[in-house]
Parts: sequence; C-alpha cells; structure tokens
Amino acid sequence: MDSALPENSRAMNEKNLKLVQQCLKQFDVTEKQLRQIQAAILQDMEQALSRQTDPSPTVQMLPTYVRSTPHGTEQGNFLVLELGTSGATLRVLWVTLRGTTGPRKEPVSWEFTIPTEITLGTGQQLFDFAAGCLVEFLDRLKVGSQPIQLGFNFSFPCHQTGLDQSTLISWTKGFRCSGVEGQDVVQLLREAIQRQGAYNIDVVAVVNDTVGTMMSCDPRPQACEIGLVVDTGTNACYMEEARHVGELGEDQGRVCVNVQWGSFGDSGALEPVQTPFDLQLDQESLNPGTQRFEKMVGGLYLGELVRLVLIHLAGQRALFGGVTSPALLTRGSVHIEHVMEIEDPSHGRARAQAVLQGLGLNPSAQDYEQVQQVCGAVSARAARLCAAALTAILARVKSNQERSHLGVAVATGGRVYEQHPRFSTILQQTVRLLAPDSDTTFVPSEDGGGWGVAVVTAVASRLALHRHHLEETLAPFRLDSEQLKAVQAEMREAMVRGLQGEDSTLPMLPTYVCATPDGTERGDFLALDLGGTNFRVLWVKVGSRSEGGVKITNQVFSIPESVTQGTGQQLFDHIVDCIVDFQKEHGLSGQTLPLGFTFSFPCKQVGLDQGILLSWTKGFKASDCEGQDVVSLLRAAIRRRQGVELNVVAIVNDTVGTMMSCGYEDPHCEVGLIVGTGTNACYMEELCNVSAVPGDKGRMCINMEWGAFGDDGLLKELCTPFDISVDKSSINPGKQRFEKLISGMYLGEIVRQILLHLTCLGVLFRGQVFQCLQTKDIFKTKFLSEIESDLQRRQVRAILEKLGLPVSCDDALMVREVCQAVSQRAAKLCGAGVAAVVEKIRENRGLEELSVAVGVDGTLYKLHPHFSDQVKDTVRHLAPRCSVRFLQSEDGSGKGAALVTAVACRLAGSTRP
Ligand code: 0WK
Ligand code: BGC
Ligand code: BGC
Repeated sequence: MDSALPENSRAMNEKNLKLVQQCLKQFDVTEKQLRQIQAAILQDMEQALSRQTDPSPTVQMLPTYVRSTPHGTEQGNFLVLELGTSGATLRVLWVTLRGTTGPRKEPVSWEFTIPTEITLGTGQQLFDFAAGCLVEFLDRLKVGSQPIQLGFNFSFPCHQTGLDQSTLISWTKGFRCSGVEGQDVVQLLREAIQRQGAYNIDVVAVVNDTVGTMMSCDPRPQACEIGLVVDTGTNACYMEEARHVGELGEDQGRVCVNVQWGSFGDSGALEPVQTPFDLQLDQESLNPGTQRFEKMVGGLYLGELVRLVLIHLAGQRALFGGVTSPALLTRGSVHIEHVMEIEDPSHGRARAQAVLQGLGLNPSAQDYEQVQQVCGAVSARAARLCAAALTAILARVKSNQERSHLGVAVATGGRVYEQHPRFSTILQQTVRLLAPDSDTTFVPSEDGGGWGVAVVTAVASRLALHRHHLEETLAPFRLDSEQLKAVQAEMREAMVRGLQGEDSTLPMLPTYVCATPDGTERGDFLALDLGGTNFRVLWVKVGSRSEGGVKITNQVFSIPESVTQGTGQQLFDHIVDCIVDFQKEHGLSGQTLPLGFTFSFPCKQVGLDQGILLSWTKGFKASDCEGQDVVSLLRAAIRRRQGVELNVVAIVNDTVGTMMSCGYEDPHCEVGLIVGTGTNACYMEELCNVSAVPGDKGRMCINMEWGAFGDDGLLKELCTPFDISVDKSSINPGKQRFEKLISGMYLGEIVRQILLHLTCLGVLFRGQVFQCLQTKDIFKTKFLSEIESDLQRRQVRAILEKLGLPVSCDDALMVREVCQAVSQRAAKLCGAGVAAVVEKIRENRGLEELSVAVGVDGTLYKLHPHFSDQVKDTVRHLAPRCSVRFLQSEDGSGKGAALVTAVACRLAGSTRP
C-alpha cells in the first residue's frame, strides 16, 4: 500500500510512525522494572501486614474476616447487591446454593445504571438508590415476605472489623458520595433498606469484589487462593496466614486479605515507569495523588490514557494530520470499551474507524494502525504491571507455604480481564516470566463474584447463627450488678441466721481461733494440709524475725482415689504413713512435735482440737468419718501405728490456716479465702454475734463453709441447665451449690457441658459430637486458665487437639468465650461473697470505712489469669466503703495451722499445751 503513496507522504508516514513509536516507547516497562515493581509491592505488603508505618506502605492489606475458601457445602437462597465493580452500575443477584447436591443453579441477576448525580451526590442518595433497586428486583422476583439474607459486594477500600462491619476508607473509581468515608457501609445500607420498609432483608456480610471472585471459584478440583479483578478499578486478594496479619492478633488458620493494590505507588514507587500522560491523568482525576497503580491498570483510566496520547500525537501532527476534535479534547470521551474494540484482532481496524469518527476525527488509514498501537501499548503496560503485582502475591503465598515450587489457582474477574482481547494473555505470559517457579492456574469466575458473595454470605449467616446460639447459651452466665447485689444480700442474711443457729445454708462454724499471731510464737511444729489438690506434711520452725521468722520444710504426698473414697481407717492410716515417711526423711522420727491439722472440710468444732466432720466435699467420700471427730480418727490411726507419737494440738480449716499464715505478715488480715478445688471463707466475727459460743467479748474466727450457700434452692435463678447437670452427676448432688458455681473441681465440667450443648447445636466442631466431649471431667479447670491466658489461641488449639477435637479458628474463639463466661461468673460470685463478709465486719465495728486484708489461697485464684482481678473489681463495686487488700498466701495453710498450734501453745504457756 505505502509503495503506492507519493514519496513525500511516505516520508511523512515514516516520520509520524517514528514519533508514535518514540512516544509509545515510554509505555515499555522492562523486565528489570517489572521485577523492581514486584519486589516493591512485596515489601509494601509485608510492611502493611506487620503494620509498619515508617515508611508507610501504599498497599493496604485489609483483613476481610473470610477465613476459609468455600467448603462446597453452603446451602440456601441469598440476595447479593453488587456496587462499584463495573463503574456506575449496580447489580442485584438472587443466588441459590445447593451445597454438594447437584450442579450450580444460574443466579437471577439485574443490572441498574447509577445516575452520575448519585455517584457524586450524598451517601444517603446512593444507599437509597441501592435499596430501591433491591425492592424493584424482589418485587419482580415475587419472593414474598420470607426473611432474606443479603451479601453486599462493595468494591472500595474498606477497613473491616467483622464480616458485617466495614468502614469505607476512601472512594475510588469516580465515586465521591459525601458522608460515607469513615462510615460503616453495612449500617448505611441497613438504614436505607429500613427506609424502604418493604422487605425483611438482613445484611449479613460485606465483601470486596476480589473476595467474591475468589470465593466463586468451584473448590473442585482446586480451591482458588487468590482473587484478581481488573475492571474499572483493579485489585486482588489472597489467603494469608492469620498469624502474619498484625491487626488480627491471631496465630492460627488463614484469613483472606484484600490487598488494595490500586494505591500502590502513591508515595512515588511508580515514578520510573510513569509517563507525562499518567501524571496529567492523575492531576485531572477526582483523586489526584492517589490510586496511582490503578490509574495505570484500571479500565476507568486506560481509555483516558489513550485519549491523552492521541491528543499529544495529534499535537505533534503525528496523528490525524494534527487536527483534533472537541470530543477528543473532552475528558473521559475515550472509554475502555473503545480501547478493547480497537484492539480486537479481527475487527479492530473497523472499530477504530467507528470510534475515531465517533469522536469527530477524520483519521487516515495509517492513523487506525497507530491508534491501535497506542491502545496496545497502554493496555499491554497495564497487563504487565498487573502481572508484576500478581507475582508479588505468588511470592508471598509461596513463602507462606514454604515450598520451592508453588501450584496455585487464581480466580479472575472484571471486564478488562475477561473482555480485553489481549490483556489476560499478556498478563499470564508475564506471570510465567516473572514467576517461573509457580504453576498458576487462572480460573475465570462465572458470574463476576456474585456466587462467591453468596458463599461468603452463607458462611457469615452460619457464623451469625452460631454467634446467636453462643450468646443465648452464655447470657445466663453474665451476671449483672443487681444479681450480684442480691447474692451479697442473701449471703449476708444467711450469715446472720447461721451465727444465731437458725436455719441457714451457711453453717458459720466457730473455729476457736480467737487471736491472730502476735509474733512471739516460737518452736518447731508439724502440720498436715489435707483437702486441696495436694496432701502435704510440713515441718514448721517458728523463730524470731531476726532468726528469719518461719521456716518451712514440706513434702507433698498423693492420696489415691481408692483412699479418698475408701474407709476412714484407710484414709487416716495413709495420713499417718505419710507423716512417718516425712519424719524419716527429715530426721524427725521419734520426736513428738505439736501438730496442727489443716482439714479442709466442714467441721463442727467444739474445741481447737475437736472437729466433727459434717459432710465430705470435693470428691472425698471415705466412709465412717462423717459425724466423727476427725482428730480422734487421726489419733486412733496414730495409736494403730506402733512406735509413733504425735501431739495433735489443733485442727483448722484451710481458710483459717490461710488467714493465720497471712496474718503473721499483716495483722490486718482478718479474712481467709480459698478458691481452689473447693471454695470457702472465714473471718474474725464478734464473739457476741456467735450464739454457739458463750461469751461476748473479743472475736473468734468463723469458718463460713460458704460452699453450701444456696443448698436450699436460693441460687436456683442463677443455675443454668449445665450447672444442674454438673450437680446431678456429682457425688454429692444438691450439696455445695455455691461451690459448684465457683470452684476448680467444677468449672471445667461446666465448660464441657456447654461445649457439648453447642456441638449438638452444630455451632462447634461442625456439629460432630466426639466421644471425648462426652467424657465426664475430661475438660480440666486448668484448661480455662491456659486458654484464657493466651491471646494467640495457641493453647485452645493445643488442648482441644490433644483431646482429639478438630478445631477451626471460629471454634477456638468460641471455646475461649465459653471459658471466659464460666470463670467470670465464678469470680463475680466469689467477689459478692467477699463483699458480704467485709461489709459485715465493717458494720460489726460500726465503721464508716473499713480497711482490711484477705489472705487467699487456691490454684484457681492463683493461676487463673483474670480471676483475682475480677474478684477484686466485684468487691470494689459491691463494698465501696471497704478498702480490701488481697494477700496471696505463699506457704499455704500448713504454716497457718502451725501458727494456730503455736498460739495455742503460747496461750497454754508451753510449746506443749
Ligand atoms: C493450698 C493450701 C491448702 C488449700 C489449698 C486450696 O495450703 O490448705 O486447701 O491451697 O487450693 P487447691 O489446692 O484446692 O487448689
Ligand atoms: C477498589 C477495590 C476494588 C477494585 C476492583 C478499586 O478501586 O479500591 O476495592 O476491589 O477497585 O473493583
Ligand atoms: C470445704 C471447705 C474448704 C474449701 C476449700 C470446701 O469444699 O467444705 O472446708 O475450706 O472446700 O478447700
């Protein structure tokens, strides 16, 4: 053809061609530059994940709370509202998920054009428009009044704090509605739907279009782990290890991260590949300086770039004979559709003619070709840049999977990717170039992600239902201030009735301990500590403070269940055996030291060394002991053991031992509290209030045995079906009701019962009731402490997996919430009890303000990460006129028992009363 042209016009053509090629050379991004961009994006991604701010990364890496790729089991009908993927259009879809049964059912969908005045108007206008479209769609679909679950596909950068909570960070792609940035777009949509008042629509999930695209991918044979969208805008998401997402504070499982790569380069990283056309486009855009990467890749901008190049080349007289047109000089007059048509391999030339003439230009034959080259250069650069960004994600996924070679599926969507004649090909070629060690499969999403959004909605509604069940199950555990005040008041009344010997579930047992140590005690003592987790024998040396005060040597002995649930004789013979072993071990054999016996069970004392066991608690059930004086039982066992002499001086409850032990350091310690296997409290009561003991001067320590509080049904309102079931399956049903809501022997079992209930509801472990979960006492109370002390949920997973339970992230979360609810209730009830005691002491002494210390022991109180603080908070709240210090006993109540013995000896004027 050219050969037919006169010489000068051929020269002209060549000159123009050169000018065009020279100009388009600027759009050539070299492999080196692509690799630099790949590396820069990867670095930005890692900085954003770990929330580094200096330098602040330009990709945003937003967690989406989508934690797994589709299972393929999701079922139901879902409404999907799609806003923002394809420019100023809005799409509504009705998607039916059929789980694994049967082929996919084609969604019903409708597209609505959003008027410009709406995309640039107020947020309320936009959301009312969207809600109006929903109603119009549903009217046509005749779905009736059934509750409808909606998934909101909102394709703009949002900071999500949950599947249904999402705050718009900034508009992109030509949208600029006022009053929306910084707002929760789900709330705005809910309000707009409410204003329509037509349908019962519940917005259960908001999803970015890349996520919808990824989730719409059929998981068979390979689930897509990456979602890529190139439409008016561009972006990608992928499944990241949750532990790498700083914002989440998790360490297990995965979460889909919305990369928001459109803003890459907003701090200048793209300058080396940006042309003056890019700079001009940005300056004239609605959001100059931002979305720089998107402005080089997204469909909203490619047409404009082409237009600017055409004007430039026309200005150089390289195109259209230097003649432009008003249309060509109009911003936005060249659309992505034009570019795609012009690049159409078979009809491009004809389309170019139509487009250019449509723009009022009078192109020459050569112009068509060169315009095609311009379009080709702009879109090829876009595809290559997009590929560089995608390979940054591939590199990230590969390092997460610690593999030398990666096989991964990428779900693709968006009109540019799907409809541009060469975009996807160039992109895939460039991916193979930049990531040769990745086997990347590109899977076109079937319906632009509508399906995927429905899958996420199905998952979200399942989670919402689970959350509802969980809240419903745990609500009775969340005691409010009124309920706690009622417990405090009831306990107070029961204390008074108990002290006066009237009908009360609080035995309020006199302990015959009237004085706390005054520091003059001296001597060597033996002490026994029975009733807690461990049985201990102690040798306690009480010296002056200068001699180092109290020195303790102790030894822990186990008591097999066959003994705790055998005969009394077996139990006490076992105790004496341990004492003899201890004496041998410590060279005390043959010495008769005064002995203090911490016996942590309800005993009616008639003297310091006489205590009638009222009833066993905490799993003990040795026969022939209840109703007996346990000191006599011990002495009888000593007698049975030839050649052993022991001088049992005192029997004390572990609460008393603990109070005395702490009182030795702090004389204001007048309350003893145990929260361990069992729970109980004692305190110094005015003798005049203790009807069982003659005399009205001075004080005596009262062992409340508060574990039995509520055995008359008083706590019925607070007891949940789980508490009732734990009580029923205990060896003392109907007894120790307060203890069974608080102490270590029972909390784990309450949690197990709740987990079983939630599993049967399908909330946990996918509804599979594993044998281990039906095994009594398999969930130890110490698990609560471990689980609640670990923000990273490592412990939850480790514990449950060790029990043989498969744990998802959501399961781990919920199990921890169950533990928190149970332990918090226990701590608050315990706090209400302590508040009743300190208020009683304050009123006893007619004080406006009371300052008192409480000696505390017990594994639950000591080891649980939050229990002690929650007790203190509750006491502060319920007894504001008491300033209460909690002293953790370091040496246990054995020391206290020795001190009680020492005081008894001191009062008796010898080391031997
Ligand atoms: C340690 C005391 C002991 C008490 C125990 C309670 O020395 O007297 O019985 O604490 O805590 P538990 O071992 O039941 O957790
Ligand atoms: C938005 C993204 C979206 C992408 C593709 C961008 O402008 O910020 O959220 O995923 O367009 O639609
Ligand atoms: C016992 C109390 C003891 C408490 C703490 C309860 O079961 O009845 O005597 O103080 O446990 O060990």
